Amino acid sequence: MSEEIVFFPNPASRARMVHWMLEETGAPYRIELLSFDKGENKKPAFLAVNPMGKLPAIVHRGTVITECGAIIRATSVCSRSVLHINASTSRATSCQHS
Ligand SMILES: N[C@@H](CCC(=O)N[C@@H](CS)C(=O)NCC(=O)O)C(=O)O
Repeated sequence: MSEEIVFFPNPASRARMVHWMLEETGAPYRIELLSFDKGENKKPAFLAVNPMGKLPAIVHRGTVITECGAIIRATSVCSRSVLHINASTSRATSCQHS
């Protein structure tokens, strides 16, 4: 399964926090930009990712994560760069081996 994170943002949203975090961590990711003007967050393709139709969302290894706080926490715990910094913590270690 791909290690790449699929990131669903809109630039005029709180998704910017997640975008910043992804850049900081160096995790591989691909952007699937959604337009609020075109209602793309309420179309079936995105509702299959997040039935609430809310951004941001990420998909990693087939798992969907929504909510800024949850996404930022997940990416910070599991990213390689943060693992490098926090390699002595058990949480980081368990993430490293999963
Ligand atoms: N509690 C969620 C809120 C998500 C949210 O409300 N996102 C807004 C953009 S900042 C959204 O998707 N709005 C579009 C809509 O509700 O149709 C989080 O922190 O991620």
